[in-house]
Amino acid sequence: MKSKTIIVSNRLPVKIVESDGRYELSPSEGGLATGLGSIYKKGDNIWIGWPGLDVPYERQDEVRGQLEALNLIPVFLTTEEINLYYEGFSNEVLWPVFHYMVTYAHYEQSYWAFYQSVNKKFAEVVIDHVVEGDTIWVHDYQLLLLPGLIREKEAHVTIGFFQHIPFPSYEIFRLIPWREEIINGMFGADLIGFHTFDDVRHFLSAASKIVLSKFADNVIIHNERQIVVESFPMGIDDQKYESLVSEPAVQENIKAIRESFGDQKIILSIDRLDYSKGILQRLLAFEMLLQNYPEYIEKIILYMIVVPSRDTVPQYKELREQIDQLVGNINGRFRSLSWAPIHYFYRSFPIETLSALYYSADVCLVTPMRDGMNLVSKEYVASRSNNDGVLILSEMAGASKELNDALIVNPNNIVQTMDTIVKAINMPEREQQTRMKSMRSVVKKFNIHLWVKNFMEKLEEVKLMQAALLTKYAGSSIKEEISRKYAESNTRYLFLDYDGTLVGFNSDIDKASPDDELYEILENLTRDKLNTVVIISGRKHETLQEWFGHLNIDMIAEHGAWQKHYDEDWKSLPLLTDQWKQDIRAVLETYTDRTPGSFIEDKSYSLVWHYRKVEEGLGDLRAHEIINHLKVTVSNKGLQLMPGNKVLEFKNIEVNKGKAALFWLHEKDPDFILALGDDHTDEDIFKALPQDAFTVKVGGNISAATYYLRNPTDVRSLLKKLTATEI
Ligand code: GDG
Repeated sequence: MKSKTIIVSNRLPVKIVESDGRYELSPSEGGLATGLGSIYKKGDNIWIGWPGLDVPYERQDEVRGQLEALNLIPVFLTTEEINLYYEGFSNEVLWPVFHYMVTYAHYEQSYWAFYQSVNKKFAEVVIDHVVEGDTIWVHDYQLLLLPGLIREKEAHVTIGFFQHIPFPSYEIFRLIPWREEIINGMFGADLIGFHTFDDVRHFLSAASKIVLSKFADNVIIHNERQIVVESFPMGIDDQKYESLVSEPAVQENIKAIRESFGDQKIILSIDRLDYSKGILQRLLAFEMLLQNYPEYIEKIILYMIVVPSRDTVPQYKELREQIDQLVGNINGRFRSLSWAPIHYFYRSFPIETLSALYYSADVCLVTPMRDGMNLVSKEYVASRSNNDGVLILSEMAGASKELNDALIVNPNNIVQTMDTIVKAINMPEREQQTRMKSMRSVVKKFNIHLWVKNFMEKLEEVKLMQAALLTKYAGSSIKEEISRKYAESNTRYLFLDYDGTLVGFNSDIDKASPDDELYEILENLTRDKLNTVVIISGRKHETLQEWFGHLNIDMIAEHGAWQKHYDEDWKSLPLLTDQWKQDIRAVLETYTDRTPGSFIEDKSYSLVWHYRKVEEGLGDLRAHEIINHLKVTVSNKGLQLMPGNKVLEFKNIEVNKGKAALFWLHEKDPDFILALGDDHTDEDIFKALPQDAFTVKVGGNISAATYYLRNPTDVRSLLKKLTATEI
């Protein structure tokens, strides 16, 4: 069967109304539905979601049939489920916290129970429809647990997740009692997308503090799988808004608007009813303007549409009453017989009316307190086919990161907002044109179709990256092959890492010294004159000297900072500074004081924080804290921070095992290369060596190496096999 794409969101892109005992379906016009239309309407692809109303059990088959004809698969929810999972957990816990309105959050246990059970219900429907090779794209905060629930059952399926609302900073997110379950749920995805880079940063920082996993830049390694976190700023269907303007119905509306308002300047405001949208603050700024600049009375109007939303939730009801009251006050205070300052509508309009308003408004006032993206601002820009008009945009909206030619305001600063409105209504036409043209080109280029394409391509790329880094186990047939090549070759190089590779991990760094068996293996290898055996380790050169100085072994210590051919003296890399150590050491000392069992090792060109003796779990936690604390310093000072096996190493960027290995091979032409290593630092060797080298990672299967072995015992059996074959 051909693989397909499954979109999952809380709501299906359809409106269902019951009339005369029949269910009537009409497609919804939202931006997301348009963008994803290019996916779910094709071939076997489907969209799974709630159809938007409580359908009685006996009529569900009927609705299912109607929906299936449109490639839509319903998840039926009862009124109770909607109340507790959607209105409750999604809109009374996640929405306020993610929009930084923490005092509005209600951490009800029953909300959480229903959030879990409804996410499970979605998972069951997805699992019923998914087959191997399919791609699933989950949308938004109502379904944060879904990626994890799908992954539990379908370990190899491709899952993308996109969150349409902001992701708050760690200090805010941590307030949620179920924060760990939420992050684990999201970790089920292979790609996690947000609108802005700030959201990405916030997510990575919260996730790294809450769940113990490995992090490198925007890649998380969790349960042996890589998860990529990226920003994908969502766009709109710009063509649709541009061409709507010339439709006859819209032209008629434009004419009507012009006739009613003459040459008064129109300031437009369109939002769903929501406390995150800053509607009250906007009204206060407008009121202050009328008070401070009476010359604008009868010259400007605020055309304000508030679209009903969630008005069963108490805070929304209250907000609506406050808006009604404030609008009433302002109009009562400033209106004249023939003029009212605010034209306020609490309802939704057909898109033809919106389009006419976007086209007619001199200024569009978009001042949310927080907004993931905000599409209204982009729709205004796309509708300005004459390249005029002024957009005032809150710096708290994701869109402000892209539309930087808007007049940007802090929505909490009422005076600034007022001044900016004055500036906007007086902006010269030339300046309007320059700003609008540049914003239009952004909206045109980064439209909804590019957004969908970018996300899907990245998801595919992540899967390929995962596959490329999934290394094969070096079982008996591969060990056989390595031994055969070894026996056939004439010049051999063996790069052997020490800790975790040749010997197991010992909680006492000084106790992990070589044992008799290891000496015997190494002696057997070095006895053969065709072999160059190189111990390449992060250990101090003094230690390696003490352990292996008596053998015919080359040694690379401290990740390459010190080097020695078996018949020569130790040499160190020239001209490396270690002045940075003081600052890093001071921070590490504070962590060492708080973490029993940890200690700092000072090497020539690096500082290492060891935590192998620290209580299980605590060491990883502290290591994450240290990484977060020092990552900026590390990049400012041009250092490298390398998380290894129970160690964090800070070192000069020039010191690198990969470079050292290549230096060893310089002007040599071996016909057999074997490299064995267990941690992050060994990845540099695996990447640097030529394609035909045998590279083997010890202890895990995510690596740039070609093969992996389970542990040092496995390694020793391979090394013994090499010399045994030769004999
Ligand atoms: C969430 C995030 C993010 C409004 N009034 C009418 C109407 N609308 C349409 C607009 C626009 C949409 O509703 C509102 O989108 P926003 O992006 O502004 O806000 P949210 O609904 O809160 O959306 C947000 C978005 O997801 C996408 O990821 O940008 O940050 O909060 O498209 O045109 N449409 C019609 N009549 C109306 O009266 N037909």
